[in-house]
Amino acid sequence: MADFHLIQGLYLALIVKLLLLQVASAMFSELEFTKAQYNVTIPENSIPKTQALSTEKMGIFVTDPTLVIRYKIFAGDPERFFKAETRLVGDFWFLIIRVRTGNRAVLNREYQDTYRLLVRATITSDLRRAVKMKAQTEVIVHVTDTNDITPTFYPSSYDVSVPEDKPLHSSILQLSAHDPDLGINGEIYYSLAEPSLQFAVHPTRGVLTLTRHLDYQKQPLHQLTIIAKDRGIKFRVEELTSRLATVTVKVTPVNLYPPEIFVRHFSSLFSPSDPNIYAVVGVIDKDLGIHGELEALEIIEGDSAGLFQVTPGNKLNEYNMELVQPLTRDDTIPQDYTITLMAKDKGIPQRSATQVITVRLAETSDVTPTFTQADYDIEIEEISPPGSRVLHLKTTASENRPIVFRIESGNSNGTFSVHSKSGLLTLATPLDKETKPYYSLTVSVFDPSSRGQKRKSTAIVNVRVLDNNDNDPVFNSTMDSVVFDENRPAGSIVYTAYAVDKDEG
Ligand SMILES: [Ca+2]
Ligand SMILES: [Ca+2]
Ligand SMILES: [Ca+2]
Ligand SMILES: [Ca+2]
Repeated sequence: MADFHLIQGLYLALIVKLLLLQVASAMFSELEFTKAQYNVTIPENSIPKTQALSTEKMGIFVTDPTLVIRYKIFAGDPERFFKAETRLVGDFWFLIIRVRTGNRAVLNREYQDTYRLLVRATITSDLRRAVKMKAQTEVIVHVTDTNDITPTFYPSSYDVSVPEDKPLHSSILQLSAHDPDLGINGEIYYSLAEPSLQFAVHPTRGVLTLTRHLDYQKQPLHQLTIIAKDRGIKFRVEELTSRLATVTVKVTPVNLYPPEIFVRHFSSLFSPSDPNIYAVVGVIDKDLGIHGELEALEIIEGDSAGLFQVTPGNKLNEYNMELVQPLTRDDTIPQDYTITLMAKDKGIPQRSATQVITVRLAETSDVTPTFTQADYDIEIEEISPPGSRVLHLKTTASENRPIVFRIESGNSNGTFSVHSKSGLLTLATPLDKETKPYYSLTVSVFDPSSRGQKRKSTAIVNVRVLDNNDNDPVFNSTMDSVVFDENRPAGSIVYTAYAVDKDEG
């Protein structure tokens, strides 16, 4: 029976214990966080003790004033950024999350923007210290952004080559700056450090474009500085609000212009310098350097017989279109030619231009004008003034045919000139017998309608300069006294005055 009592006693004790536990459970079982999960926010870089903000009350209602609650973060914060605190207001034990003190690291949203803290409440009773119950909740900490990052270019310097014919408003370069902050804090605005009429940068896209055409000749190199700024309020006063990138734009010359051909035509006139020249052709190219140099000027069409050629002229960029050789009467060739000239520059890509030029060969003349004499001997007074008539050259040509006179050779210092139409030979400059007493001029006459043909004859004009007493005599002594010898016969030389005179005789 004793055993029965013992068992009965143990059973009762067990029941009492169970009852007590039930009472305790009943007492604590209502003690739960108001929610199983809360959301709080805290700005990054917050200083210690900064309290995370919540839109809802976090904590536990307790009606029994003998109970004490302590909160503790037991998971979700390995770096120990946060601390859980308790504050009793009335019957509510508030849970407060703050930034822990003595932490060297700061919250960095760009590194981690969310923490899921597991918070445990330890509930003790002043009456029954041994009794401890626990409740648990989760606090999700959202780290909010501050504008703590300045936009940074990557790369920070750019080199770009742009052909000078790059169209306006097309992209030259994509700039790229980076700012990992959120919203306007990370919204980048690009701008030029210096105002420019030549370039523009798109404020949000960072695309560099042209607003004026580039000109290699004016400026082959451009240096730009680009600013990247965010739109946020800067986090610290001493922080840079913007960073810079440098851009070097090298303008590459482009073969912008084709050569231009200008023709001075001699189809009805004859060339004053050479009857074989039918045209003087000028070629210009507005480009500089290799793009402006002429590679070739050639006849590409209209001269299948190869009568004409292009040769360098007297001036730079000037060319003559001339007969390869004078035509003879036997040549039975067409009279009219439509010749296409082509000029090509050395640029890349090569540009060229063509020009059509019409040429009419003169009608073959049967008559070669000839001088009435093969040679002429002329004397001219030394004192004759310039413009004096020397000789009127005459030819066998009929009056109504135009003929042209020229002095071919022997006209040293241009002493003489001949009127090309009339054949009047005149003195052009003063004569000086002591310097040059004789001239032997070769004069020619030809029919310009026979231009390019062998229809020319020549004559020799010999010119002798006649002495004039243009040098005053110089006596070699002053007049002496003269002594007459009365016995001398008449006609005797009384006195001989010696004088030197460079003039003859
Ligand atoms: Ca940060
Ligand atoms: Ca930030
Ligand atoms: Ca920023
Ligand atoms: Ca060119």
